[in-house]
Amino acid sequence: NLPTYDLSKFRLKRILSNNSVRKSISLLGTFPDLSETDDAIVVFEKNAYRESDVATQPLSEESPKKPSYFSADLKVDTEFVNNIYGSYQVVPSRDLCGVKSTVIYPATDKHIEKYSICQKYLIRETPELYEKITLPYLSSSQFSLEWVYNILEHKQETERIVFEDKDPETGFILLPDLKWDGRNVENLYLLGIVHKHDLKSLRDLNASHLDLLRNLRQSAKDAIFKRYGLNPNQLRMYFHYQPSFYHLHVHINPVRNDAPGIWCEKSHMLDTVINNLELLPDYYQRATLPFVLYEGNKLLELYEKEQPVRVVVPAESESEKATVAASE
Ligand code: M7G
Repeated sequence: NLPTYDLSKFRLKRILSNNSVRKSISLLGTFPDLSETDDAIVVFEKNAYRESDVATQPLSEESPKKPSYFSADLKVDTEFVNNIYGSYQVVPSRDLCGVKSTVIYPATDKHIEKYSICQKYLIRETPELYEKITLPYLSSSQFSLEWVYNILEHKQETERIVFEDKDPETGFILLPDLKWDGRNVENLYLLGIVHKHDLKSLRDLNASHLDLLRNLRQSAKDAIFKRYGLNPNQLRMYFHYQPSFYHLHVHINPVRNDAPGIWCEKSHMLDTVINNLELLPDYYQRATLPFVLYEGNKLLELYEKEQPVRVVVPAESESEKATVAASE
C-alpha cells in the first residue's frame, strides 16, 4: 500500500495559488521528517454544500440523526443586525468542517508549474506545428502516466471503479476523478479512461475510433444512471486539449455544476468530437486546434522561437504585410 502522509508535519515554503471563488489554496512545502529537499504540494479546497446537511428535524424529534448545520453544536457569532438584515459567523459541528486535501509528493517542477498562478496565452496549433513543436516536446517531457496504468491494471483505486468494459479496443474504466470530494452527486466528477494504449489525445483520434467513443458515451451514461440516478441528458462529457496526461480520457460531470478547471478554451465536447469524425474521418489530423500555453512552460519558449506569443505584433504591420503580399 502507498503511504499516507502526516499532514500536520507539512512546512510551507510558498503559496502557489489562492482561488477565492473555488475557496481553494495550493501550497508548496516539504515534509522535513521524510526529506529536507523533496518538494510537496498540498491543495486545500473547502467542500461543496451537501443538500442533506441543511436538512432540519421535525419539531417532535429532539436530536438530529444525521449531521446538520442546524444542530445544537452550531456556534453562532453575530456580526451585526440592522433592521431585517443580519450577518453572522457560524461554526458548524465537527462533521461538517472537513476540507478536501490533495497531496502530491514528491512533486516535480512540472507539478509546481501546473499548480502555480501564472500568465496564460492562447496559441493556434496547426497540424504542422503539432508535428514540429508540440509532439517532440510532449514525447520528451510529460507527466508520468503511472497512476493511469495503476488504474487500468487494477493496482490502485480498484474499489473506486464504477464501471469497466474490458475490451482492449473499445473498452474503458469509469471512476471518480481525484478532484471529486465523493460526497455530493451534484458535483460528481468522473473520468472515463480508455484501455487502448496508443491514443495520446484528441489529435490521435480518427474515424476508426468511433466505436470506442460511442461505446464510452453510451456505457458511461448507462453506468452513471444506474449508480447515481443521474439523467444522461444532465451530463457533460469532454476532452481537454492539451491534457495534462497523454493517455486518452474523458471528463464527465453534471451540466448544472461548474466543475473545477472547466474552461472553454480547453474543453472539447465528446458529442462534437464524434460528430466531427463522422463528417470528416481525419478531422483531428487536419484541424487547427487552439490551446493554452503557460508562463514558465518550456513549450511556450519553443513556440516563441517560431512566432511571437508574449510580444504583441501591432495590427498595422500585419495589414502592411498583407498589402505587400497582395501587390506582389
Ligand atoms: P487532464 O485533462 O489530463 O488534465 O485530466 P487536467 O488536470 O489539466 O484537467 C486528468 C484528470 O485526471 C484530472 O481531472 C485529474 O484531476 C485526474 N487525476 C489526476 N491524477 C493524478 C489522478 C489520480 O491519481 N486518480 C484519479 N482518480 N484521478 C486523477
